[in-house]
Amino acid sequence: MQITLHHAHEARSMRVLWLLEEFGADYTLRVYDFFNKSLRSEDYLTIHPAGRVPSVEVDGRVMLESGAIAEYLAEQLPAAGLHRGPDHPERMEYLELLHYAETIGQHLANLTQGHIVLYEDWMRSPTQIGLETKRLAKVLTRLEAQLRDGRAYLLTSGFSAADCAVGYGVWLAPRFVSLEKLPHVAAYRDRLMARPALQKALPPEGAKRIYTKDFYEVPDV
Ligand SMILES: N[C@@H](CCC(=O)N[C@@H](CS)C(=O)NCC(=O)O)C(=O)O
Repeated sequence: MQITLHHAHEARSMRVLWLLEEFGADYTLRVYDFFNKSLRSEDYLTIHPAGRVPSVEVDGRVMLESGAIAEYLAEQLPAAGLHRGPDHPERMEYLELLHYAETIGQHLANLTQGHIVLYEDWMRSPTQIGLETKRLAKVLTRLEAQLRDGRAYLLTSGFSAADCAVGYGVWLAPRFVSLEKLPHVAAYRDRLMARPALQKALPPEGAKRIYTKDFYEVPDV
C-alpha cells in the first residue's frame, strides 16, 4: 500500500502520522506550514478542496477526515491490531471514541483560533475563549469516566486507533485547561507520551509550531 500523508505539525493530521508510526508503515510525508497559506495553494486545493489537513493519498486515491482515515487504515492494516471489527465486543465503544475525538477537536480548534490565529487582542473574544475553555474541560470528563476503572487505554482490549484519534486531543488539551481534576486523563496522557510512535509524530527540533506557549490563559474580559 502506498501512502502519502499531507500534514502540518501539531495539527489534527498528527493523529494519522502517529497511527502510521504505530503501524510501522512506510509512507511519504508532505509537511505544510499552518500559517503561510500553503494549505490554500492551487496544488493542495486539488487534494483537499477546503485546504485542511489531514488528507491522505492511498494507492493514488485521496481520502479526507482524520477519523475516517484512522478507521480505514486500521482496517486495511489489521496485523497492527489497532482496529476493532464488527464482531469485536468493544466495537461500539471503539467507534464512539474514535469519533468523539472530533467533539474534543472542535473546542481545541476554536481555542486555537481564539488564542493564536486571531493574533491581536482586539480580534479575539474573551467570552468565547472562556466558554470554549469550559466546554473543553467538560468533554474531557467523558474520558475520565472511561478510564476510571484503571484501564491503561480507552478500551479494555488495549491500545487501538481510537487512542490515536482521542490521544491527539489529550496531548494538546493541557495547553488550554488544567488536568488537575482529571487524574485518570492525566495518567493516560503520560502513558501516551511514553509511546515511541507518538514521540515520532511530534514536530522535529526547530520546526515551526502552532503552539508556542505551554499554557494559554483565558484573557480578562
Ligand atoms: N474534521 C477534520 C478537520 C480538519 C481540519 O480542520 N484541520 C485543521 C488543522 S487541525 C486545518 O487544516 N486547518 C487549516 C485551516 O483551517 O485553514 C479532520 O478531522 O480531518
